[in-house]
Formats: sequence, C-alpha cells, structure tokens
Amino acid sequence: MASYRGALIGCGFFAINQLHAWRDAEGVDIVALCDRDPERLSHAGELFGIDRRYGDAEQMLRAEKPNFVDIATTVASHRPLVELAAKMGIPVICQKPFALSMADARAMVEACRLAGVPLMVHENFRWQSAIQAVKTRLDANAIGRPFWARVSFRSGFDVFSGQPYLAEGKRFIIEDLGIHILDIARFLFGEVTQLSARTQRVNPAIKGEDVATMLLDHEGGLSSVVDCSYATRLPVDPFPETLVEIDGSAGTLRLGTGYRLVVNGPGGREEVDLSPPLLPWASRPWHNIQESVLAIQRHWLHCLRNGKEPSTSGRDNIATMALVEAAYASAASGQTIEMASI
Ligand code: NAD
Ligand code: 89V
Repeated sequence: MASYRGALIGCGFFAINQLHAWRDAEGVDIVALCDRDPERLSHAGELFGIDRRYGDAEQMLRAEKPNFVDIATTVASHRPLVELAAKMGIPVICQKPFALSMADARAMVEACRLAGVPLMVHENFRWQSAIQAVKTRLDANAIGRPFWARVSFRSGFDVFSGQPYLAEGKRFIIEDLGIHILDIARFLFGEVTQLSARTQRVNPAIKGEDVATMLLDHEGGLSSVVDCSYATRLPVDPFPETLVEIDGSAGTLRLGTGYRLVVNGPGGREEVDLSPPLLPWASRPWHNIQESVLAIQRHWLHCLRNGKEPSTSGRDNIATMALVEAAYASAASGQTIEMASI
C-alpha cells in the first residue's frame, strides 16, 4: 500500500485529535507541522515526535512537497490556505466551518476544481458510527418511507474552556455545532428546499446565540426539526451525542441517549447499544467525536488512493453551509428561506 506524506497546519485544541488519528490510520505519516504560535507548534511536535516544524504554511508546503495538507486552523485562515494548496497542486482537507461566507466557500471549491486538486471538508459528525448505523437502516428501508424526523443536540457542557473563541463570535451555535447537525440531516434525509429558524441567547457571558430551532423541508417531502442548545441543564449531560428520531410509513427509529438504537419495523424490533469504542488516545465524553475523526481521515486516504470524491467534499459542504446561512437569514427576518436563494 502506498504511504502518503501529509503536513498539518494549525496545532491547536482539535488538531491533537487529528494527529492521533493520523498515527492510527494505515499508510500515512504526518511529516511536518505548521503553526504561527511557537508554543503550540512545539507542544504538538514533541507530543508526536515530528521534528520538521514551520511558522509559515507556504514555506512548509514548498520545502516538504507533501502528498496532502490537513488544515486545522479556525475559519478566518481557511480561504488563503486552501487557495495556497490549490495553487501548489496539493490535495487539501479543511476543517469546518469551511468558510466565512458562501462566496469564499464557492471560490475555494472553484480554485481546487480548476487545479484538479481533491478537497475534503473535515465534517466528521456524519462519520460517527451511530449516525452511520442510522443511515444503514434507512438505506435498508427498515421503517418504510421516512416522513418526519428530529435531529437534536442539547447540552450544558462547557465548550468555552477548551475553545474560548466560541464565546467571542457574533455567531455561535449554528455556525459551530448546528453546522454538524444540519449536515447529519442532509446526510440522512437529502437536500433541503426551505428552512425556518429561531434562535436565542441564554448564556449572558457569550456574544452569539446558544439555542437554535430549525424546521427543514426536504426534497421528497420529509419534514425535519433540527434543534441545538448549549443552555440545556440535564441531570446527565449527553454531550456530545446527537439524538435522532425518525417516523416512517412502516415503522420508527430512535437513536436515544447512551447510543441506544431502537428500530421498530416490518422486520420486527431491533434494540442495540451503539456506544462508540474508546480509542487508546481518546477521552470521555469526546470519544464519540474522536472516533469519527479517525473514520473521516481513513475515508480521505481511501478516496485519495481510489481517485474518489470524498463524502464531505468541498462541493458537498457548500450545501451544508447554505443551510447555516439560511438559518441565520431566517432567524434575523422571521421568514422562511428558499434554499435556491442562498
Ligand atoms: P485553536 O485556536 O485551538 O487552534 C488553531 C491553531 O491554528 C492555533 O494554534 C493558531 O495559532 C493556528 N493558526 C491559525 N491561523 C494560522 C495560519 N495561517 N498559519 C499557521 N497556523 C495558524 O482552534 P481549534 O479549537 O483547534 O479549532 C480549529 C478548527 O477546528 C475550527 O475551525 C473549529 O471549528 C474546528 N473544530 C472542529 C471540531 C470537529 O469535531 N470537527 C471540533 C472542534 C473544533
Ligand atoms: O465539534 C465541534 O465543532 C466543536 C463542539 C463539539 C464543541 O461544538 O466545536
């Protein structure tokens, strides 16, 4: 099996998971790291024994000529870094949120298309094994034709201590977390024609919204409710579980807390515990997300090897980003947004 030489830009909070996952994946080595912050660069370099370290991305890509680059920086730097990789003909992975605007997202996709460079957005939530299991049941027609669904993420977990920038932005939960949950809704139920949203801010210490309730009309007629909250105090906090309820013409599917899946359909009743494995480097409660990082990175390698478009390619992610933009537009105007207008 060909071994790929990857390079990573942005050695912050989440990149540590990506570096662990690259170490677990087969046929790949991360040979160089880049971060503008020397402390973060040296921390990651020491932790993973990577000696080739750079403060400047262009310098790293010129010197190392990697087979791909993994961009794990926050959103403001995504467009210049993705366009740099495209210009240099280097396949690129970019963290979510992909872009600051639809125009930036489209420009990055176009730059990579013109350069013939594969582009994947690190949109990992659909790669969680419990979500993949739900998709498998739907594809097998386990509950007939789905006509209604709810995809829900409600928690009071303190995400601000690990990611302080989340408290600072004018936009918060839809842009950072809702983007994952909306992507799951697209993945499970298909493209969206119309969307309405309402938002609230409950936590006075942050700038953006921390509660969002969205109603989506999908092509094919299914209606879904996508709801997210970081202001929900439960006796047992389910962070970071995404709960799914689906009603179909011939049965129901429920993915409940504790990763319990119950399917009731023509094939009978299935009840299964879909708790994700605790990878050796993972820690609860993040292990669900950490497992999906390994899965998406393996998928990237599979796609590179086989010349396939990744499931969450830049092209695909434009439709998820459009849902985020539509949700903010609807919350601001109180109107239902036609997806064709985004
Ligand atoms: P962070 O601020 O902890 O780390 C980002 C790092 O990038 C910093 O060390 C910064 O110095 C570096 N950086 C920024 N611009 C750079 C540039 N041009 N060149 C070199 N280095 C640069 O952020 P984080 O919490 O690790 O988040 C990074 C991204 O990951 C965000 O977009 C966030 O939304 C996303 N994220 C995704 C998940 C997920 O499950 N997919 C989870 C958490 C965070
Ligand atoms: O997955 C994420 O993007 C994270 C968190 C789970 C905290 O929302 O930022």
